Amino acid sequence: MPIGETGVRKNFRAVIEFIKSKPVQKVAVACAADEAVLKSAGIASNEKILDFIFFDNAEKIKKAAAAHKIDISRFEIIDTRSEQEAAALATAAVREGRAQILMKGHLSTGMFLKAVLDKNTGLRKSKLLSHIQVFECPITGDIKMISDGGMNLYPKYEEFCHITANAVEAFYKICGRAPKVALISAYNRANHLLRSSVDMAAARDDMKIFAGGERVPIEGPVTLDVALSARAAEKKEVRMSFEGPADIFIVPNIETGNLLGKSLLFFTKSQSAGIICGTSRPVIMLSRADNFSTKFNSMALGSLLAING
Ligand code: COD
Repeated sequence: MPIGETGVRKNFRAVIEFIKSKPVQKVAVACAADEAVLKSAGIASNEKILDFIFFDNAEKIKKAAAAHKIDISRFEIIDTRSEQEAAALATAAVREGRAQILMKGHLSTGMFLKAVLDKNTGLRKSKLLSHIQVFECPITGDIKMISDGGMNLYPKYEEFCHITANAVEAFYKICGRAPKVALISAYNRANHLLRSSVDMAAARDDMKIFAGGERVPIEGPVTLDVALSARAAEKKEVRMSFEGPADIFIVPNIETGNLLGKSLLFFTKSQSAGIICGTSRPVIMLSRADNFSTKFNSMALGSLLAING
């Protein structure tokens, strides 16, 4: 695993502090005519953390910026005629090194991912690309991850292995320490009524993942309470190789990940970010409805990953 430059980082504030002392990275935004994107770009640029190239209909971007009183005069704008063209050209800019980070703006997820996945012009590196939601735990304030609530619909054995490896690699680059991983299910052991629990049990037995020279502890299938609390594990008589809370929560399917992630955002207002892993360069992928701070945190994480890549 490439280690890059590390140092233990617990939260988004530490990530932002880290990138402030590093060279400014450039973000290529596909379909940038969106208030939250433009606002976070304006602030990141004012603070000299990031630079941007916007790909969208130029008039639309200028109108959105004017409507929300955001100064975008210092950013390069590439005028595009469709979402597809914006996604393709922004991906090409990153692939060719004119920008270091790709970001999804106001376009459909499927269209964006198709550009990233394109075998000839995309940004594939690993066998499987996967989405991680990075969030600050509402109780401890520490960085945690959920995967995959954004890209792979119904993972099976092999996909669970890749999704876990991708998340561990990202966690180590972001936090600078090895994580504890829980494969989340409705059961605490393989149950043939639930295919994902059987696949998770097999994946847990087979995976040997290292971070910073340390073997990463992986448990699963386990329920969320057991993954979070040593007391719950003890009460339910589940033997764990680590004491909760886990750092990475691998979920059985996209609905579970999406629901858990949105619950954190809306019920607890957790600080959050979203990225695609397994790519040759960092890719930020968020929901169009995500707010300013989620977009800003994601840009900061993208920058750290570009620096530590
Ligand atoms: N990693 C690597 N390669 C992949 C992946 C992946 N995760 N997914 C597909 N591929 C490859 C396939 O092997 C194939 O070579 C090519 O990409 C096309 O794959 P298809 O035909 O299976 O899939 P597509 O192109 O129709 O769709 C792939 C998507 C990732 C776009 C699709 O799975 C999708 O829409 N996922 C859900 C994303 C989403 O809507 N998220 C928001 C709601 S939470």
